[in-house]
Amino acid sequence: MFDKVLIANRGEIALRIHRACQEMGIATVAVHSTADEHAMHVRLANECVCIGPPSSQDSYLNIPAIISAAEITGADAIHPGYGFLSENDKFAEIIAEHKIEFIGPSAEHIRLMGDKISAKEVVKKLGIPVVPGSDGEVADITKAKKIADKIGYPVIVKAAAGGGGRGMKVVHSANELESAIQSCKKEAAASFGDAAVYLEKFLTLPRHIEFQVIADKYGNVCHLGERDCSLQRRHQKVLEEAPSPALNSDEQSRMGDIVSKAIKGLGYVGVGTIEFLYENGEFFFIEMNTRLQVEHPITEMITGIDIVREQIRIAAGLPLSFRQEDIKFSGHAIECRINAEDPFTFMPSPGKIKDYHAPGGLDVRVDSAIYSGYSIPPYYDSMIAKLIVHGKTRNECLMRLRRALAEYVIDGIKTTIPLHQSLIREPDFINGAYDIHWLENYLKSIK
Ligand code: MV4
Repeated sequence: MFDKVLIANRGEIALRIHRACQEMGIATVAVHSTADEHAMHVRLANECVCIGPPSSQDSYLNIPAIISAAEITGADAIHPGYGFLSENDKFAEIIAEHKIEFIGPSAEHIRLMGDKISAKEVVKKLGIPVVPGSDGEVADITKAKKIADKIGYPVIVKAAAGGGGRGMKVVHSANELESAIQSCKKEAAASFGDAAVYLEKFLTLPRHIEFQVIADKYGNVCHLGERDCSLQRRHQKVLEEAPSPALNSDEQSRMGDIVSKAIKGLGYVGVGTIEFLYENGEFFFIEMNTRLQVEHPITEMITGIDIVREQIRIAAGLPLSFRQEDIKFSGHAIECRINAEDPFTFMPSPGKIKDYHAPGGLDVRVDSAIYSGYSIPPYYDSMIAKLIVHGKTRNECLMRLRRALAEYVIDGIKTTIPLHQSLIREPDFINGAYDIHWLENYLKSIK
């Protein structure tokens, strides 16, 4: 096992990783920008290294500075968390060249899944259902028109190097197709340095359902069930739940098995998430994420598995500590992402937290690195806490979530707590009757 892990991240996820390390007897190194001197992950880590000025580009994305910090402190491994360098194949490669372990999949697998065209192609071959569309890149407009006619409008043009909602255009009729492809290519070339685009049938009212997988270096693969992440605003998830209120346990285990087989066929090692659109009882693969995700705690709550601990064990060459048969899905979990923002305009609201009281009690978990007196810097993502609640049933989970949200005090700044309080009282939410567009429509309706 590693003696020392460098955490190449900040905020709640840096703290989450620190906690897993401490429980495994592993020392931690925090790296931080000058804006994060007083951050909780820096205060709790066994060692810390300042790696640059506030701008992420010069600190949390500064590969030479992070590698130097690992060399100076003698860290055996680097955990990238999510965001920042977590899906940067070059970073994974450079770490390996320095004989340091990257706590994540191989650089090759990161690269493969980073290109949405190659990702789709490879998972399709491995038996995962994909959205009907072009087989690979569309370059020729005549061919593109033929494909679109065949699958039927509306279609969506997506950048191969996009993902997470970046570089996409919906096309409603043949006469818009050429200009959509052209503008999508131009944007993709400018934003990602790769102009390749592909076509898909546009699904109008799907849910976003993703499967968590985990694989060790010995070919053992398990799925940890699914999460429903349909409640999003501008491609930012707001609230996630596990299991999905739309699936029955047969659909869950059938899709879980398909996903596990594919991941084994890929030779993938580490944790990963396979994203699907789910419409009319059918799954369609869209993307695979090769990182630990923000919403991993809801999966931990229904499986009892410490995903970060497993991730570290896998990187250290240990086998998974369970088999698929050992995993029992138990109850229901919901995560509310709490952002330092106005709850209804979403204007960022950084500043000093004057008073802080986190909820607690049975089956209530708060993942956050904030504290009373802490000043939220304006330079980074506005998510400051995750409230995660578990219950034996979805209804019990909802009642507990209401109670926990009512207890939560974060004074001095605006937060999205009031949004969650109203959201979870909406009949459609209570009934689990929502799709990927529901939240934006709801926000419009209350304006
Ligand atoms: C789609 C789609 C409909 N049809 N693909 C948005 C983010 C990226 N991961 C994929 N996205 C979508 N791809 C087809 N063929 C609709 C979306 C989409 C979406 C997906 C998941 C969650 C929220 C979303 C909001 C708008 C659009």
